[in-house]
Amino acid sequence: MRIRVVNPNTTAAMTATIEASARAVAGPGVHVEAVTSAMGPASIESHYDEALSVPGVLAAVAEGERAGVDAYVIACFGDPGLDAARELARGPVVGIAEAAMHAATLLGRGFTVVTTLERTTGRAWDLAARYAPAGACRGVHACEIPVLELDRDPFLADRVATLAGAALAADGADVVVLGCAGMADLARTVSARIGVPVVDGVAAATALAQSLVTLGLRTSARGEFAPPPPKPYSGALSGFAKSPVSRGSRAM
Ligand code: 2AL
Repeated sequence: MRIRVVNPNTTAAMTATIEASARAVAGPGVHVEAVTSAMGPASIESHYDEALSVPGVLAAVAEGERAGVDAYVIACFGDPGLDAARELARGPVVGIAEAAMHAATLLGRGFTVVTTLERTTGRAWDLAARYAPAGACRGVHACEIPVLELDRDPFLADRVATLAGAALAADGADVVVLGCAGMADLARTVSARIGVPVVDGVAAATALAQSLVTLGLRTSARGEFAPPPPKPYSGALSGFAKSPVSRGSRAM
């Protein structure tokens, strides 16, 4: 089984963190390939960044389809391009916010999200409304460290653990969700420090994608996630006009 984990930003060092987290949960016979987006922003921490990261995500999925990839993980906490990727891929596509929030609802009554910048918290709340039952997301808290500074901060684990511990108490939550793919390597350390489950979406999404393939389940091609209708695309996006594959064989 081949799982492609797409880092929607263009920073290769962050892809290495993502890859290590995904590989740590890959079972025997599962090949994890982490890819860095070939176009777009160096980090994603605004709606503008997020919108302009989507073509790179879709190009990575289209290329994966040509190469025979079985499933995809979108490894940015805004889940950029998730629904569009589902229209392109034969196999399942899982977003890290989606996987982390669903996992958190299996582990406790309420979760709190610890993320990067305050300006990204609105997106996290929007995704919680989509993925979690009402009331399950108890809070979204920013450590105010920009994405590209996460791996430069020698006290990052301390800062995230302190914030997460305070957030749990303030929100009445019992699970923590890490709100950035660049925090993927912190889950165990932070969990040991604060004594509750801490969910890294990269690991959760990789494990979930792997499970869906093992179960023989894929995105339904009936209705909304059917391949996009062909049409001309213009200008810088003209290369996106053609669907990468015909998914005529996708039945489930
Ligand atoms: C992210 C993430 O996961 N990757 C990125 O570039 N930005 N999320 C975030 N909340 O800042």
